Amino acid sequence: MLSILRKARLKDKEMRILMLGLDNAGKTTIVKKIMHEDVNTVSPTLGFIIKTIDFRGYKLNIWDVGGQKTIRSYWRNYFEKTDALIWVVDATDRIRMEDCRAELRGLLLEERLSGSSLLVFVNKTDITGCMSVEEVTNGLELPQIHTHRWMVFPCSAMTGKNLEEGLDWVVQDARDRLFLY
Ligand SMILES: Nc1nc2c(ncn2[C@@H]2O[C@H](COP(=O)(O)OP(=O)(O)O)[C@@H](O)[C@H]2O)c(=O)[nH]1
Ligand SMILES: [Mg+2]
Repeated sequence: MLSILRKARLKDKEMRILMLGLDNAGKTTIVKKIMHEDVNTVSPTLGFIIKTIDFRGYKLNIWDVGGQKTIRSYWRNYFEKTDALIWVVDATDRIRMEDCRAELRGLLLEERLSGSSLLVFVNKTDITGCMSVEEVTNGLELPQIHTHRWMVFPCSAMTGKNLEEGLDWVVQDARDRLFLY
């Protein structure tokens, strides 16, 4: 049933994208940059923000949900009908890499997210000394993920690097799936 609904919406060229990750990863800043809004006025997200953008002929409804440890248990309220999960990682946050890996792994076990593709944004790569894509790929054990189609991009919410390329992959992947089922 869910997949039928999903398919119908994709035919309408509409997608629901869930943006998650630990707090301070840069989720809200990424959404602002994509929307061409000022990225210097971001404050921590307590609840959630939904932004709709027109991208390559698709209407993308992006759900930006707060990532503080105390509110992570509410993430599951947003899983329904998700086409793509964007997992944002702070490439300068080596200390919480294990926490980050465990949270992502837990999400991928959620049945309601089973049909979604996974884009990992390795954010803040404008900062020197940050982790490489390889480090994050290994840290998150991405090669061990076989339940979801995944892709990883280094990006920067400040400069805008690779943000559109990442969304391109999400849209293309959803489009491919339309013909799979
Ligand atoms: N240098 C740099 N700072 C960033 C980048 N993205 C976010 N930040 C900063 O990281 C902090 C947390 O960003 P925010 O978007 O609130 O993170 P969220 O909790 O994941 O929504 C803010 O001070 C941002 O200015 C980036 O790509 N480069
Ligand atoms: Mg936020």
